[in-house]
Amino acid sequence: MIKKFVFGKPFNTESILNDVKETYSEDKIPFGTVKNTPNFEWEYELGEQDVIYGLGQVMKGINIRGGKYVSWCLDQPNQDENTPSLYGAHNFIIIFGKKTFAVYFDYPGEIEFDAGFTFKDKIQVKAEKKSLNLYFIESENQNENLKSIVNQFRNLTGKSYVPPKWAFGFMQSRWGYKNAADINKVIENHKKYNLPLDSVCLDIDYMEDYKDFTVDNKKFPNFADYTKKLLQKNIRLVPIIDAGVKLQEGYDVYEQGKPYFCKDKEGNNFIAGVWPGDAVFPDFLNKEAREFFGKNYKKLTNCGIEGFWNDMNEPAVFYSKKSLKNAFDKIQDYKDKPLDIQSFFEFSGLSNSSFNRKDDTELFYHKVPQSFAGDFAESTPDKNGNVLVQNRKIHNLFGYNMTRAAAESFAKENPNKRKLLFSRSSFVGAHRYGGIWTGDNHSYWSNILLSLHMMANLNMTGFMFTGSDIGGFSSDTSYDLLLRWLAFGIFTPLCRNHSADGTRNQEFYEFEKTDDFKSMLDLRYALIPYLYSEFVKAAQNNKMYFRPLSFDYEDDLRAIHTDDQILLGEGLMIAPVYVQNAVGRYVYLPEDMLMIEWNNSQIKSQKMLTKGDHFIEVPLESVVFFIKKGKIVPFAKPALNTALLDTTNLTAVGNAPKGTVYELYDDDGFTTQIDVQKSVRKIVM
Ligand code: MIG
Repeated sequence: MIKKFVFGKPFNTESILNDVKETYSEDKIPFGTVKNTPNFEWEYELGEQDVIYGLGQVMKGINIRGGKYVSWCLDQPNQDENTPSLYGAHNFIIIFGKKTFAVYFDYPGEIEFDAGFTFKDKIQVKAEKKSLNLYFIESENQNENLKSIVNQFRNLTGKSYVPPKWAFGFMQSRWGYKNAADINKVIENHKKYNLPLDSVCLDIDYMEDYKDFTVDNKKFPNFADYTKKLLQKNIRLVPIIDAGVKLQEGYDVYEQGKPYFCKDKEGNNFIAGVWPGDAVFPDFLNKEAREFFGKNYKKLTNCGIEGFWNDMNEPAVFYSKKSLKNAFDKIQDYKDKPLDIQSFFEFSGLSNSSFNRKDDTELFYHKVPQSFAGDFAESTPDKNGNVLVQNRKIHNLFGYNMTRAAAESFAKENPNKRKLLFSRSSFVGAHRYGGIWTGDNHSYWSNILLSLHMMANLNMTGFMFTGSDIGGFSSDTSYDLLLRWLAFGIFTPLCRNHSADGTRNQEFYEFEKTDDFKSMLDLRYALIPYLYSEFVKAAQNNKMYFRPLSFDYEDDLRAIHTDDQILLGEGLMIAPVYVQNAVGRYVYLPEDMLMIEWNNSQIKSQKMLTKGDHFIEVPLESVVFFIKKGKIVPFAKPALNTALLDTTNLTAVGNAPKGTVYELYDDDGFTTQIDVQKSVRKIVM
């Protein structure tokens, strides 16, 4: 059951697709209280055992109780437990315990969630403006309360994006691949070492002077021919597109876009520094601006490109003119002065002080229809009925609408064929248009577990095509870290090894025992029929691909508090090793399960284990995972590419009675006409 409450005059974020008709009056709020203050403040008393889920991309446990989080889309290169804001804003929480319910705060600006941080037994949610829609959701199924709540929320916000099947193949990436020779080296080495591969990402260096939608001819002569040749080998290139457009007279995207960039208070283009130096920012909240930008993807799709990643769309701002000037002025002030402790620290922070400043978002504006703006408008309507809204107030909608610009243009260009699209920044609603990756993590052991936590909470909010940079983006990875990370990453829909320029080479073939990586990638490909089937079914039925254990075992206290294991689809549970030098780990089984050990590209052993705690040995080169009793999982013969996968010839694995059926969803991998009732094949034990 969903109840909607309207406060003030909300901004229409378009995150809700299938709205509820009835709205309730503010004094009828079923849980907690909204304070009688000019800003928005909701408060709820937590039961001692209450668990809090949600908020998608945050740096804490699956249960996020005890933390304070701020939804404010941010280019945040330091992903650790102390990070309140990341790239996305997913304002959905579930309280599970004494009373079980969810709340969605449909609000486009900064919003703070103090989830038992200041007061252990209180959750407080605060926003600057008391103009928002609140949705309270209660279970409609007493046996599956959590699943019912998520399912209803997802019915509200619309079906999740489904990428083409090749996007489930392995993707190699690195910031630093400069030209065709660098890309060829990746492909050749994958071939040489029999490492599966479906796609290679192109990071910013493929462009001409970091200009969106250009390809540097010197680095990639005859780009279209090149992509076509790669396609014959079933390898696809996935270029990056940045939100900031280079300010350069004569550059066609800049010229065409002039009417569609975000403006400052005086009505001039807002200019800020990002990759290409001075840049301007398409006003993605505006339909015409989305169309202008979206059309430009055609330049690359015309060259045979079938997938993109959208970056820097929080938007990231290295400096505004104002913040840069401030920094230089202050540095001048300090010149020739003796620096005491306080002034020294102020001084030393100055050169970095212009980076992604919140107050810079007060310098630019978006143009939206008056009917969308609620009381967020800062001007009277122009002749087209549009009003100005400040980015600061609706900041979290920017990246979402960049993704939408691309997706809407793809749909227009070819409505029948899926394209790969994933973004860094997001907001609830963007899950309909593309996936996300979890951004700039580090080659730290803790980041494996933090990424598992995000998978659980992101799935609740509809972001299912997601994954972290395997091996870690910043810092130098190590052989064992990369292997353990991959043993988890092969289960995430987006399975990409990505690293930052200047870090240790992180391609699998750069390490001594390449076969160990191959074995894990082989498992990925053997499981693709299952992973794809579970993914598409979850997307179409508004369910989850990854679930915390509590979703299937609501009455099991141990399951509820297991934070380092996760369920995948109907039949699997995974429990990655994330501790350096560990020879294995404790695993909690909420019921009897079949343990599978994968080693040397095949199933090495299968063993039934009883409900309870087990210490499981997990050699570095093995992947150990679990199949629920009575369930089966189909395995394909590993292949080097999704195009070579034989999905008609599958082996059922599981501890289930003869005749047990798995309903496999399968399709051509591209069609947008998905029918999960029709396109299933029965796999029988
Ligand atoms: O300022 O394009 O998160 O994946 O490699 C850094 C270079 C810009 C940030 C992305 C990262 C990408 C990098 N980008």
